[in-house]
Amino acid sequence: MVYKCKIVLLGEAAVGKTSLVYRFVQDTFRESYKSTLGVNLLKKDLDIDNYGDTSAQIWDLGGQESFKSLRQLYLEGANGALVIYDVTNRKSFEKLDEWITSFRETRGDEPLLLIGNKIDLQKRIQIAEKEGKEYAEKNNLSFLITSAKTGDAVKTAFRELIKQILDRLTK
Ligand code: G3D
Ligand code: MG
Repeated sequence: MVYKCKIVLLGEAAVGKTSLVYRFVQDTFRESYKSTLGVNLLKKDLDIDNYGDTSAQIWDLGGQESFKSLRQLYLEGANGALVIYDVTNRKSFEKLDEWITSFRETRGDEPLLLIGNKIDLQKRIQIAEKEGKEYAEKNNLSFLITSAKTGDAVKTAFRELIKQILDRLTK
């Protein structure tokens, strides 16, 4: 028996969605991922505590974050999402409400995990961890700060989301 789930990454352009996916799937980081059109699809097989073999299908919006019409398609059938902001970019933090609303409207109460990415850029931080944490609590989300560059907490974030998804699917 293999558990399957679909995960989507949400958030403004350049917050690090593609970098997080590659860090998780291949454990690599490149300075630049060519902005592709449409959607990048990746698969990761992993072993999750209490559940065993699990296959995660990961959908990464490629450079079309601003096209709202595409979002619906992208969200279809998603079992959960990582919603990401860049800790050095306040605009990306202010847009979180929109992303969360799109997701909730389509997917209801499926699990969402909030990520503040690029924590390696300590000197440029605009959103302190405390502010991210408060936002997460207010919106009933789990919260982690990550760096796709160093790999900090990236595995934990994906695994935590997948675990929440499986808890819900098997409830
Ligand atoms: P997106 O898929 O959300 O659009 P990308 O974002 O993964 O393409 O990343 C956008 C830019 O941020 C890239 O730099 C990438 O290298 C950088 N980046 C992503 N995650 C991190 C991180 O954790 N730390 C740091 N320091 N940079 C990160 P470029 O230069 O290509 O724009
Ligand atoms: Mg991308």
